[in-house]
Amino acid sequence: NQNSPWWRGCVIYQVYPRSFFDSNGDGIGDLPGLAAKIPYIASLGVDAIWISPFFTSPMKDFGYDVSDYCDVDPIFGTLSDFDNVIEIAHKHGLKILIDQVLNHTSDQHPWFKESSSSLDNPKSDWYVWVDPNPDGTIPNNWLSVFGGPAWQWHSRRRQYYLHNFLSSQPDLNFHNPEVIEAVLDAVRFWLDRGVDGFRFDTANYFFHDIELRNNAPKEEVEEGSIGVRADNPYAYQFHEFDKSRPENIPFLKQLRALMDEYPQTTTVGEVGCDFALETMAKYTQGGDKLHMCYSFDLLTHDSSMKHIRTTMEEIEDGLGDGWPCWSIGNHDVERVASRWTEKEGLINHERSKIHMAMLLSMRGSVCLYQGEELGLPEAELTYDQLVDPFGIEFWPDFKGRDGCRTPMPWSNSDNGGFTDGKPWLPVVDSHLPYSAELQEDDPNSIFHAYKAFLQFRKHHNALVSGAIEFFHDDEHSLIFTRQSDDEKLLVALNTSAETTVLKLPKTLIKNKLEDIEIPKSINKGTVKEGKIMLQAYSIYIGK
Ligand code: TEU
Ligand code: CA
Repeated sequence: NQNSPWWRGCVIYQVYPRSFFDSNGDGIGDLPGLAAKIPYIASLGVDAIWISPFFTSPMKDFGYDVSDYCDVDPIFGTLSDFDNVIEIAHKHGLKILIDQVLNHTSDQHPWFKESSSSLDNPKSDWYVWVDPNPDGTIPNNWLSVFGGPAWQWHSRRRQYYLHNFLSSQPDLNFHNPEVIEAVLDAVRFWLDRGVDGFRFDTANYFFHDIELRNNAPKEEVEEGSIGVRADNPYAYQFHEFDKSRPENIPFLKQLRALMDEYPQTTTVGEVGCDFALETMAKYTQGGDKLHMCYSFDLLTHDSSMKHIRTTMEEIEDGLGDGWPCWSIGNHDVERVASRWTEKEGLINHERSKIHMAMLLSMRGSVCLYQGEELGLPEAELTYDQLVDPFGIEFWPDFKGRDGCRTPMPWSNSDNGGFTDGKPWLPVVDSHLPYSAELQEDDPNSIFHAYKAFLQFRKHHNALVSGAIEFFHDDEHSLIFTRQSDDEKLLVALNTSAETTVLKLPKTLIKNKLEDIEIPKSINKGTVKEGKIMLQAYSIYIGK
């Protein structure tokens, strides 16, 4: 549909700037480094770049702990380097989305320093300060995602403050209208600088229950979609009172009213909770809250096509005019090539290609995480190499997030060509054969499969924003259609090592689309006598 806004069905490339490209040899990726690689991102055929935080920060959570919302951390460059990123991206036809971490600040933020300085200062109510119980204990049973209680004692105020993440990431008090005004000012600052939108970190965490009621315990925990592992105590509560509060909705409306002053902008909210699909639908319906949301539903260990179908049907059920955004990898989870294809230490590249085709054929927008287009596996690191506090806390049950955050291998040379210095996290040897340079030269590479499929998707509205209907699923295969005003596509795919024969409803039979449109290495399906035969790791797309 010509009138559909650009973000409905867009493909967003997530850059984790510390690990993208280092321009000055200090071992840390930066904004000039990103600017230098924009042509590479553009060549993939995506629509937008989401840049993980590059704001002033003590880096306790590698930038997700902001100490100045309106400036660039010197490690990453300057505001004018950022202006340059926007300018180059726009020249290449790419939109720029930036991360906004509004739920909490760093404890080094001037707001927190002031707020924590006394019981009565102009910002005394900007964070969630609570007196201890008469016996000195913490206010309630809320837990931090990163381990331990969500309450930290502060000796100066002789009170506890709330932190859903690290104790150095105090939660702002969204019940205070001054806080709302201050965070909206930060958002406006970047809109005025020309960004095309935002990824809102922890978009369902902003408000907490003002009565501080206890969360109910949860007996059974499935390894699931909420984004925390089953061995994390955080998983053993229903998070009814510390997040996903109804009070969030009016704030999202205020945020949208601001966005609407800047036409053609968009927002993606991160939603992690037990009923994330429902929440995504709720947050994106009606055109007056967020534009898109993404959950952890495809960031789990369950790679079965059954799970994909269930997820898609469940969200479609209540979606209305809302819009989802999917990702199978980001800077918080084990890399998808390892998570979904590793067997006895081997990564299955052919299977990764089908996961890519599946992801890019679902209804919704898509976030690709840097290195996914190279099929990078999780980097194996030793405990001594870890820097992520989340990993250090839970090792070895959970190895943290460093393994998906190691630098991009650009070439098959020292440090993968990422830096002339010592990289902040190692570029592991096993990543060198995956380098962008080598894959650009190999027509059968995962990189080329991504590129070709992204091109293909761009030229088919049905894939970008058409309706979706499923006809078959099992562990390894799926049959579905995507339909827009101008066409109806049939998609069948097989993620297994075996040839699969599936019965096809007569009405669905279509003429196969050719290799010029779909990467040859995966376009290996045929239709005969009402049956579709899919070779190992292949797709069939018919029109
Ligand atoms: O992630 C939120 C987060 O930690 C979720 O993965 C969480 O597990 C889930 O919501 C629990 O239900 C974001 C960032 O992506 C991450 O890098 C930051 O560390 C975090 O927020 C804190 O800002
Ligand atoms: Ca640098």
